[in-house]
Amino acid sequence: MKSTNIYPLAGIALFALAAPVLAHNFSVGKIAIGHPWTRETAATQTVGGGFLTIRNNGNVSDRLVSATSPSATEVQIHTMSMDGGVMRMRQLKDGIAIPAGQSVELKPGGLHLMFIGLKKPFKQGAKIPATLKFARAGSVQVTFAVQPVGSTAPMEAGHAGH
Ligand SMILES: [Cu+2]
Repeated sequence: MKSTNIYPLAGIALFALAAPVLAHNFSVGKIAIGHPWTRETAATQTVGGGFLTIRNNGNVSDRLVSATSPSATEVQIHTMSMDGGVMRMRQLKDGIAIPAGQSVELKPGGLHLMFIGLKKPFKQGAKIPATLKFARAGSVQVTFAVQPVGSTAPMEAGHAGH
């Protein structure tokens, strides 16, 4: 009977130890942000993509309206799509709608943030600070984990499926 008391406690202790490494989520109001990441950049590279998932846990639609970062001159919101066999990037001046109760994924080949005018190259393992502004939920500070050049998905210890 004692074991039923011990195991839950052991689980909590393990989680507490692991949390600083695993936790790479942010939230503001009803908006939850998961695993912001970017890629290492070459010395000559002046732009970098930013990827993350945004979930709206509220029952009213919200919108990512802008982003800024001290590590770049400007951060734009972009979409990418095939246009006659050519991949094109386009700035979304109105931002990205985050419908109530839904998640929107910013990922390579689709919606993404674009860090423009990098102050210095993104180095693998670094965290790039940024502020995301939502029309309803307000602003939230996040960090983008810098992953290896060839990354196509978030690499997060303990994040199943990646
Ligand atoms: Cu872009």
